[in-house]
Amino acid sequence: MTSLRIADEVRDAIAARRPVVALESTILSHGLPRPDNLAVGRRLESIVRAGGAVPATVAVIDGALVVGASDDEIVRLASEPDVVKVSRRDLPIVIARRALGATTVSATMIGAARAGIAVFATGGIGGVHRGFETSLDVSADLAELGRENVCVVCAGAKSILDLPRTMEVLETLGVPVLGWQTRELPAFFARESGLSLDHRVEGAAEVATILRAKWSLGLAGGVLVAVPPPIVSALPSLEIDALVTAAVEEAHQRGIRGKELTPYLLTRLREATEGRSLVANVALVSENTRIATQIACALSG
Ligand code: PSU
Ligand code: MN
Repeated sequence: MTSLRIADEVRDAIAARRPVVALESTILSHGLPRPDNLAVGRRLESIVRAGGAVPATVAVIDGALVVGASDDEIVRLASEPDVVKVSRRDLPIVIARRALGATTVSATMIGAARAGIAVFATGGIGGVHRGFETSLDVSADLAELGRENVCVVCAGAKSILDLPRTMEVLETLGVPVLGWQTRELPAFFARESGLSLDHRVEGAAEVATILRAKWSLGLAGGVLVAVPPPIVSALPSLEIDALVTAAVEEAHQRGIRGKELTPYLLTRLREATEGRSLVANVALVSENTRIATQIACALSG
């Protein structure tokens, strides 16, 4: 008996060395409001297909870590009430209890790596939270990036985090961070963070060469590709920063912490921007998925 279930289409594509892109499910169940979440989940899958690859949404369903959820399963993830947010530590429990679980970046990387998928698209990774000095809140995503051989395409890390410290931890863990046609780390909703990156890449072929170089040397762990959010919907960093500072303070006052914190902050930002942060979020995750598909194609070619 295995706790890993790979969809036939995904398994066939991997066996034939055709490109596959992993997608996470926490963004569907916990990161985006209903009913937009279902439309986004389907849209990301169709972006991957339009780019010539096979999508593999990862989640915990009926006692297995599923790589390649069906459309029915995506509907469940987007609509059922008590979907559990699953990071590495939660995986065995949610599998054993046969609960429905949405995988974060960390648990999605595990599913992708076990299935043999090298490229994964998401919105933003978790990282070191602001106020880390007192809370010790560091997302399990960072440790996973140091461990699993998966290229994670994201829009940097959300400015709800402490970005300079997040970058320090990534360096310690040996995770390369590649700016996609930029030298500045994007800050998820905002194109600018004020933090410069050491490495800029121009296209998918270049990323594929870097991935091969890393993994052929036996350097285990992920690579982060940081894509600036599309200009049309990106939010000004000054505006976002002020709203984040207020939301973080509010969460602190209300005692919201642990795994509840990220969804709470995202919801508050959505309210404070009257939905503009949601538009930005959908646009950037779509763009990241498009670029991840190009990278998966370059890697398999
Ligand atoms: N980025 C988003 N929306 C999200 C997340 C990231 O735009 O919902 C999720 C991802 O699944 C990420 C998780 O792995 O938040 C990190 O949660 P935490 O900070 O609790 O580790
Ligand atoms: Mn945390």
